[in-house]
Amino acid sequence: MGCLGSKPLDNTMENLKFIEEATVKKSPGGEPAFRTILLLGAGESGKSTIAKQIKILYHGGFTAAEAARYKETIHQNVISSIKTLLEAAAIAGSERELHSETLRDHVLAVRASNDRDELTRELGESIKILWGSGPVRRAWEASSKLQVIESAAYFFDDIDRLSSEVYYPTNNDILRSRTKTTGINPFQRAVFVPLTVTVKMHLSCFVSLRLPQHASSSGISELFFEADGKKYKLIDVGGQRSERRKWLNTYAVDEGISAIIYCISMSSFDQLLAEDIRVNRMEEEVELFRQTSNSTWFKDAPTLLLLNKADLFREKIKRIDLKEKLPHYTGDNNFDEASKFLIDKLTSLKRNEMKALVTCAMDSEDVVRVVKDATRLSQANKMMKSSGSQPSRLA
Ligand SMILES: Nc1nc2c(ncn2[C@@H]2O[C@H](COP(=O)(O)OP(=O)(O)OP(=O)(O)O)[C@@H](O)[C@H]2O)c(=O)[nH]1
Ligand SMILES: [Mg+2]
Repeated sequence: MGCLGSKPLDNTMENLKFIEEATVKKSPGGEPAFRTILLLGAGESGKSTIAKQIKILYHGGFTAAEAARYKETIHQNVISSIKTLLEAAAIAGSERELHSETLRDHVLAVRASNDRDELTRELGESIKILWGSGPVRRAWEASSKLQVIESAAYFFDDIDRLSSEVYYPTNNDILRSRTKTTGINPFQRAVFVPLTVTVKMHLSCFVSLRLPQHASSSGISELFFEADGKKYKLIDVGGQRSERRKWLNTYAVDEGISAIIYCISMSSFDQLLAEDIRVNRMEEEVELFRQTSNSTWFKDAPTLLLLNKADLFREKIKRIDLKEKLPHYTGDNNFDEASKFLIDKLTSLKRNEMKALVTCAMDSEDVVRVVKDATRLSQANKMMKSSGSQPSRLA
C-alpha cells in the first residue's frame, strides 16, 4: 500500500487501467484527466532517483522481479566501480603495492571479472580487502576526477551483505544504484492514442514495453501516480548529452507539460563530465539549465528546481575549498551560504516562474515536498500547451 493516502498503481496492469480511464474521461477541450510532469537535468543529477522515490511512496515499492533486476544492476555497479578504482590506482603509481603479497590475488580476481558477472562471496571478499587498502582508498579520495558512481562507498561498506547468496536489495540499495537512462521509448506514446480497445487488444505488447529494463536503461521512464485525488504522469528522460535531443519528444504527449522538475547536482562542482572529461560538471549543468529554461519549448512551464545531492555536498565542503572550485563564490565553506549562492545564481538565469528546493533524493521526506510543490505548480498552470506541432530543435 502506498503512503500519503495515495492509491498504489502497479507499473503494468494498474498503469494501463489508469491510462484507459484517463483516456476515456478526457473530453476535447476539457480539463485533462491527468497532468504531465517532466523531469529534466544533466546526467547523474538524480532524476531517476527522484522517480524511484515517487514509485516507493506512491506504488508501495518494487516488485520481486524489479528487485531482481536491480540486484544485477547493483552487482554491476560494484564490480565496475572497483575496477575503475584499481585502474586509477595503477595509473597513480600504486602498481607495486597492488602486486604485494596481500593484494595481488585479489587484484587478479577483480581484473578477471566481468562487469556482468555475479558478485559472488569470493569476489566480495576480494573487493572488501581491496576497499580497505591504501591504493584503492587514495584512488577513491581523488574520485571526483574519475567516472565512478558516488554510491560506490555505500556499496563497498556493505559488501558482505551485497555478496551474500540470499541478498535481496532494500529500497535504499535500489535508490543508490545507477543506470544511465537512455531514450524515451517511442512506443510509449502510442498508449495515449484514444483507442482503449488498442490497449486491451495489445495488452501483452504494451505491458512488455512498459516494464522497467534495468539492464539497458534506467527502468522508469514513465510513471503514473495519484496525489490529492489528481492524476499525474511523470516522465524521466536521460540527461547525458546524447540523450538531450530526445527531450523535445516529450512534447508529443497528448496533454503537454504542466510542470518541470529540474535536477542539478550540488556535489558536481569538482567533478568532470562523463561525456567530456575536459568539462566541469557543474558548469555544464548551469549552462544547460540556462538554455533549457529559456528555450521556446520549456520556458513557459513552471519549474521546480532541485539542488540535489545536498548530503554529498554537505560532506564534500568539509574537505574541499569552495572558493577554489566554484566560480565567483567568495563565501565560506558554509552549507547555507553556499546553497543560497547557487539558488540565487540559478534563479537569475530563468525568466519565468520557478521555485527552488535543496534536496537529497535519498530522503523520502524531501521527495514528499518535491511532489507537493510540483503538483501544486502543475495544477496552477493554466497555460498548458496541447501537442500538435512538434518542435524541431532545442533553442
Ligand atoms: N547520496 C546521494 N546520491 C544521489 C542523490 N541523488 C541521486 N543520487 C545517486 O546518483 C546516481 C545518479 O542518479 P540518477 O538518478 O541515476 O541520475 P539521472 O539524473 O537519472 O542520470 P541520467 O539517467 O544519466 O540522466 C545514482 O547512483 C543515485 O543513487 C542524492 O541526493 N544523494
Ligand atoms: Mg536517469
